[in-house]
Amino acid sequence: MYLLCTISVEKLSYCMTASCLNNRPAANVQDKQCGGGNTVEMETYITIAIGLLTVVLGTQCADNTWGGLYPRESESREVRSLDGLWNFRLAPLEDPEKGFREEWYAQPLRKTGAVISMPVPSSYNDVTQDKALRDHIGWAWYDRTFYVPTRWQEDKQRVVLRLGSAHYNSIIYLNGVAVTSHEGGHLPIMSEITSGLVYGQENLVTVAINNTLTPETIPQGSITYHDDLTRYPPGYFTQSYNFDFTNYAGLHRPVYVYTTPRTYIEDIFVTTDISGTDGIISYDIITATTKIGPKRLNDAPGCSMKVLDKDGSHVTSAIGCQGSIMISNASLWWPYLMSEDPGYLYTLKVAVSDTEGILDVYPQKVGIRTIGWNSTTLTINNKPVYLRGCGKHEDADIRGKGVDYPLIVKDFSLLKWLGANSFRTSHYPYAEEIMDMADQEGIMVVDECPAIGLSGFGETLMNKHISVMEELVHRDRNRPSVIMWSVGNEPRSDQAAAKDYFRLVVAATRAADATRPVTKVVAATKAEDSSRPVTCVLNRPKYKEYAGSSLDIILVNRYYSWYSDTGHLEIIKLQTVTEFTEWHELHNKPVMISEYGAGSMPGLHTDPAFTWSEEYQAELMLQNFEAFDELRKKGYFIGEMIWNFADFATPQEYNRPGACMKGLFTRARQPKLAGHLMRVHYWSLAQKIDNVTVPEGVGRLGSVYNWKNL
Ligand code: GCB
Repeated sequence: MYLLCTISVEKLSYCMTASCLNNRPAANVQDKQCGGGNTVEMETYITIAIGLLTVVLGTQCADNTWGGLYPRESESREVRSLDGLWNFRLAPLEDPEKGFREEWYAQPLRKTGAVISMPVPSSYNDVTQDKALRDHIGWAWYDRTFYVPTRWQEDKQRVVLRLGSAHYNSIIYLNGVAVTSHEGGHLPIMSEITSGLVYGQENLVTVAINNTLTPETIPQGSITYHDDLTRYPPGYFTQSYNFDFTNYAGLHRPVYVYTTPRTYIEDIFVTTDISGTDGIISYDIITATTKIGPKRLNDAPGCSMKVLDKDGSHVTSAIGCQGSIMISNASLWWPYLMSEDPGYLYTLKVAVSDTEGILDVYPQKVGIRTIGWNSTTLTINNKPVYLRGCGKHEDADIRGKGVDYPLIVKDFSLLKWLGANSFRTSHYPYAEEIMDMADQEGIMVVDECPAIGLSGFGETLMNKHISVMEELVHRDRNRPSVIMWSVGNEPRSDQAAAKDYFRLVVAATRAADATRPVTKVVAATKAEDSSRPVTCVLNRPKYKEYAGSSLDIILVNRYYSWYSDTGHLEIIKLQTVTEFTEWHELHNKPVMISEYGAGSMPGLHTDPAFTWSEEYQAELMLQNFEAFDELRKKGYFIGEMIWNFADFATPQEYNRPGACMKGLFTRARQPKLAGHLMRVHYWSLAQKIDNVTVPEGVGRLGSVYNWKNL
């Protein structure tokens, strides 16, 4: 756990981009931590931060690996959105540390130079016509002003600033003072700002954000300095990374200021179990009192809670900060199409009180369900599940990876239209607003961290990887939709160092998902006490692969007849059946295909099917479906996820037209032939496996599939 310490003025020396470009010394990145600093020798090609910067931190020690409970209004809490148009400026490529040297955070950005308006949440890359903004590498600066009422001060409220994410490294300032910093682009950042605010007057929040990826960031990337002055201008550098999606940057998720009382509910951890028709909710509530200002507490706080059903009616109550509640005849959380009422959520209205009465209240959603697994099967509520899903991306035009409510609703609507019951958060944790929808709609999620295409497997990387998994588990552990953790996608796990590396990362993930003092009711017999299976999406040859032995469930990506034997659709069935049979035999664990597919240009038609046509994509799917049907009969093949839900943006390259075209839907979310085909396939599976009635209209658009299945 990294803690930002009580220091008045701390110099963090970061070397990055252009200043390192020109003289390129081996530079140090110093991470000031509570309990000792950590110095990383940087290779010349590495770039992390930029320039020499002075960070003035506040007076408290902030845990910057825990983004706090999602800001929700309650009887005791107020939430204010800081979304909207912020002021924005890029640091110059050739002088990346300029903003720190000139202290752009000390006054409104518009006073230190030109600014443009930048929407939050959104990626900054695609919102203008400016190529420099689209392709920027290094620091970018955001700021805006806001007011908080004097009432908050009079009422002795604790005030918190929370950013859903900031990609990738960020430093956050309030009224010119750095209040926290965060590494990692996909998880929340929070800072208590009670004492740094001016009440009833204008406050300034500034965020410096850096999208540079290095061999020791997660995900990894590298900067290449092009030295040949006959071919490149002086100081020329480019960034590359081991993944195909655009490394969008910016404030991608909502920014909030919210209040809690000075004694407040800091954290809630729930697990659930079922016993006959009863549901059991085990809970652990952590209370805290801010160190700032007078304490109101007379005694140690006590906890109590009410359980409300989906309609808000009172079901039962309980007292105590730890314990279990039994709900007779509970409505269970079921995945979509496995129940008439999928995604059933209770609300736990948690309260913390002292002798004078209730201090703080937080509404925590809870879905009652169990997850089980053995060597062949994954179960929800003791019923085997077959995952019918998609790999996805947070991606859309203009906004890039910015949270967009219409897009969220559209995507869930399309998943349900397909008859899908699951997706993977490929290849990073998705916004909490998306995860809320998954909980509520009953869509199962394989929750993945940003470790894509990892190689190297050194200790520094591993510690960071573990820290990201802990952050992710901490954020999402109460979510019923999360049925599996994925510690990464396609690591270079044929490197021998991967063995210990993944053993330790997986063990840390299991431990993070199990830290609870209450009587364990869930998965008490599972190794290392995890309540969910842990996986990693593999793609190396199975007999020379070192991560699989540490996993609970084997997920494998295979692109037969696309990246191998291109054009030879007829080999898919044989190769796929052989491949997954062998993975199961090797590890004696459930297996599933987590990616397969082909690119198609919408509107390109060929008969017979030819690569890049819509027909080729559809024919490739049909061949895969036949293989999956055969594998399913073997009893250990637990799911299929196509790559990808929708076309998504990629960097400029010669083998892709600006996007990965493997979507069932276009980037604008219109179905390709593949989308219509998948709809028939998934509904047909839902009918066979979950006994659902196929809705009117499925397959209406022609005999793209084997109708006798319906
Ligand atoms: C993969 C990756 C995914 C890519 C996909 C492709 O194996 O996991 O991120 O987009 O291949 O289309 O190449």
